[in-house]
Amino acid sequence: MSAGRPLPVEDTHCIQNPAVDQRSCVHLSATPESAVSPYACQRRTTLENHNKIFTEALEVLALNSEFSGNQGSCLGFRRAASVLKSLPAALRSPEEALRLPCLGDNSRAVLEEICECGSSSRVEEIQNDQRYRTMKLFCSVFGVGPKTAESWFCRGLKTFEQVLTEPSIRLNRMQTAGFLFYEDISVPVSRAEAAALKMMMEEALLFINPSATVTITGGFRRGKEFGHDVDFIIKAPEGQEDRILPAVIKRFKSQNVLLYSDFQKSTFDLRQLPNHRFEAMDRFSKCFLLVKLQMQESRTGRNWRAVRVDLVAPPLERFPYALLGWTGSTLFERDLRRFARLERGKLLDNHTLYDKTTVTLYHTLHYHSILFYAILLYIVQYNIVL
Ligand code: DCT
Ligand code: MG
Repeated sequence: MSAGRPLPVEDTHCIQNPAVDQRSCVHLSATPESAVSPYACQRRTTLENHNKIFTEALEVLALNSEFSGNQGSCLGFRRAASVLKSLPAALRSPEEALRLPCLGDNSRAVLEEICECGSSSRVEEIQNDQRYRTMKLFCSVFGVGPKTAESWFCRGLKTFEQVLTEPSIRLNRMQTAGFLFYEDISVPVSRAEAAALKMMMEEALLFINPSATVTITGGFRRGKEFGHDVDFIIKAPEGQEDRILPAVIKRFKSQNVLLYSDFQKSTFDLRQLPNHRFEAMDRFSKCFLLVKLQMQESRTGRNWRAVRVDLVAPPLERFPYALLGWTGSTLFERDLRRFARLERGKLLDNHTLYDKTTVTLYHTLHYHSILFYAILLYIVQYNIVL
């Protein structure tokens, strides 16, 4: 999947599932609403969104639910938006939505109102809500999550200035960097900038260990033109994965291009089964960085801008699983695991694949898992999910 570009509409590839999948693969263009799979990993989704008016509204509702700590409702709205993004044409009427999967009553009501009035009163109400607006503003800072944002809001704070001048607030290192480089980080990273960062990474690896390689993952690997960060996975020679990220950090420091780093040591355990909880991060060695990217000219008058970079370095034998997991999107990965569990009786995560019926852990990719894994890679390659 090196190119990772959006594919033409006719290139439809899905996992074949007798229960639900046959329709989803074959009839998409003929009757869009009847042919959609409930699994994101089976819905071929290009970068062209024909239902933006609906998906943007649903994403506001999802974010609002997330801010209220209602994860179930948040996931429901995100799933509904994901289904609509996969459609090859715009919805023409609310009735069409009746046959689509993953659309609950709340999502349907919003679609109905937008179809009738052109907008949703609930969404407008949320967008004008002081709490929502403040939470969104605070959560846009690197290092600030909904809990911190809420605690600041509950103390009556509404602007960055108020937060930064409030004596009782102690920002952690990440938040300090987040405020310091807020303007830079708020500007989306382009594909060209991601390519320039990859060259920086390659240069660092050449210096540290020429046998190590780096691959772009995340949104750019899925063909997106812009992202909020650049994600990389490093393939280190066997047994060297734990040393490589500290060495990259050291190299960037010596080049004076590192603005912030948070290195998380591996807690990876060879014997552990795949995690049931999707929210749990993988246990590989990883780091979250803020890096100076050299530029010809910058709005700030400097010759560089700050860019967020995430790096992960799994053990060599787990590289394929980690690459699959870090390619995203988050919902695609969530549904891929759900599909593996419910339709194939297997547990999948960023570390491994586990067969529940034969009680087999596919650490290294042997014959049986190669087949399953090949199917997974195949759909990841041909289903671009935003
Ligand atoms: N990921 C993961 N485990 C998590 C969260 C995320 O394996 N608990 C994966 C899925 C996507 C990938 O990491 C990169 O994450 P983001 O950078 O947040 O997503 P993105 O799709 O690259 O979005 P953007 O283009 O905005 O950076
Ligand atoms: Mg990313």
